[in-house]
Amino acid sequence: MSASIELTDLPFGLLVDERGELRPATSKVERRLSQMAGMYADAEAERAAIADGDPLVYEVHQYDMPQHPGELVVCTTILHAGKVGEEFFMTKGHYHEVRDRGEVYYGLRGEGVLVLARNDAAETVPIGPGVVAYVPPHWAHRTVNTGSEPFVFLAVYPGDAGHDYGTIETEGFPQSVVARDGAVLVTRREQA
Ligand code: PAN
Ligand code: ZN
Repeated sequence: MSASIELTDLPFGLLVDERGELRPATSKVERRLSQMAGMYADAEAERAAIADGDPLVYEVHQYDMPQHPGELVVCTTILHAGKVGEEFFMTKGHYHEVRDRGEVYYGLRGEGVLVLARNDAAETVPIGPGVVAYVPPHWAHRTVNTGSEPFVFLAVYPGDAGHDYGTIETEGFPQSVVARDGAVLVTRREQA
C-alpha cells in the first residue's frame, strides 16, 4: 500500500432510494447473463436464455473511493427478478481479494438471500427492506433474488478490499437457491 494515496478527508452525503439510484455515483456496472456463463446449474436453460435476449441480471451503482483500508466504498446493487431453470437470478459472488475485509449490506427493496461460503461451511441470511446483514472477513458472498420484483440493497466495504471472482468461477458456491413446488429452497449445488 503506497503512503502517497490521497485520502478523502472531507465529509459528504449521498442520496439513495429504494430503486437503487445512488446520487452521485462515480461508476456503474451492468451484468448480463452471458457475463456469468457457467455459473447456473442448468447449462441448457442458461444457453437458451442467453440466445433469447441475454437478460440483464444485475446492476451496481458505486461511489468509488481510494484503495485504502480506512476508506469505505458505498454502492447499491439492483438484482433483477428472474430464473435460469429453477435457479433464481444471482450475483457472480466473490471473495474479497484482501481476505480479512468484511462488509455490511442493507436491504432497500424486494426479497433476497445472502449466500456465504468459507472452506466447507455454508450459510444463508435472508434480506428484505430494513435488514442489515453482516459479511464477516474471509467469507465468499453472493446474493440471490428470491422474489418477483427487483431486490435492491446498499453495501459498504473497505476501500482496499478488492474482488476475487476467479476463485468462485473455479470452485463455485456449495449452495444454490431454487424455486421448487412454489417454495424457495436452499439446496446443495449440483455442478453444471
Ligand atoms: C457488492 C457486490 C455486488 C455485485 O457490492 O459487488 O452485489 O456482486 P458481484 O461483485 O459478486 O458481481 C459487494 O459485495 N462488494 O464487495
Ligand atoms: Zn463484497
